[in-house]
Amino acid sequence: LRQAWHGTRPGGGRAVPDLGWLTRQVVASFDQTPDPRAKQLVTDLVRRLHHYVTANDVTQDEWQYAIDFLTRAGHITTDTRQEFVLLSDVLGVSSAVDLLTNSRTPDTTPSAVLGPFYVEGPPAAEHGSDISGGLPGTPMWADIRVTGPDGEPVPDAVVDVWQSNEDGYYDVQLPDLDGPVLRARFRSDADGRVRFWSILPKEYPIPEDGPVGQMLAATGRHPWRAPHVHFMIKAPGHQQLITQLFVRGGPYLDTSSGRGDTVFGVKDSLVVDFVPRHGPAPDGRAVDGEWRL
Ligand code: MBD
Ligand code: FE
Repeated sequence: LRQAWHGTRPGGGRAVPDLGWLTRQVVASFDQTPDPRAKQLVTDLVRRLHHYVTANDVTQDEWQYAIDFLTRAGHITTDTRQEFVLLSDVLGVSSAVDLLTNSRTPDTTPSAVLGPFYVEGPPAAEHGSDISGGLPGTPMWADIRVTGPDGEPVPDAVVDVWQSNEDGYYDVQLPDLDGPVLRARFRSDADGRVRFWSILPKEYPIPEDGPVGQMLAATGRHPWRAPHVHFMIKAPGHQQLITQLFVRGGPYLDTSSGRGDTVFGVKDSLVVDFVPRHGPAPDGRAVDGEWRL
């Protein structure tokens, strides 16, 4: 056992060895995988990981750091969340998979990433009700219409809505809140419409207290998402649509640089007008100051 001197550079300054023999061996170990798709995905992952570590001459310390980082990301942090979804989001992988799955159906509203804050089975709400739970914010009257690809109304669609409060927190991040707020389940009426009161969404920093936040800080990235409201829409005979609507004129909408929405979720056709209004609301509710559609 002949050991290198302490302080010798990893790799000893020599060329990166060809590890093709090792890669081929590992790929061959999956030869018996019965499901061809599973075989394709796992063997290609192995090839690319091997390429990654050899192309970058990754050291044991660096790989250990990566493993520790992923381990931390997989642990439950402050709320009911672990951060794998968030990690996939800030690396743009969620958005890429979303685009691959959903961007090839013409004449439909584009989808957008689900994000970490959807909760199964939100509380059922009546048309015209207020989902803000009385939280402060600019009152917002939403009037949306669910249609099929030919523009025909889709009645009885299940429409789940969720958003953050004025400070950018979702209810699940606020332990002092009593029950779910700023999330609800509606059913579209005979015209496919859904109407409700909420508050205007604001730009929002993704959680910064965990490993993903540390990665953003260490790489000089900002944590902000553009102001958005989430929707999940299901109707018999139609594909499910998970999407978000963004407030036109809001910050972090730029899709042409790396400084826009930190999870790369904005699509230009999902940026819509949230128009300031004054005076009586459409349902007669008295609104103090501005409200937006
Ligand atoms: C969010 O609110 C969100 O919608 C996404 C996609 C990622 C992090 C926080
Ligand atoms: Fe969100």
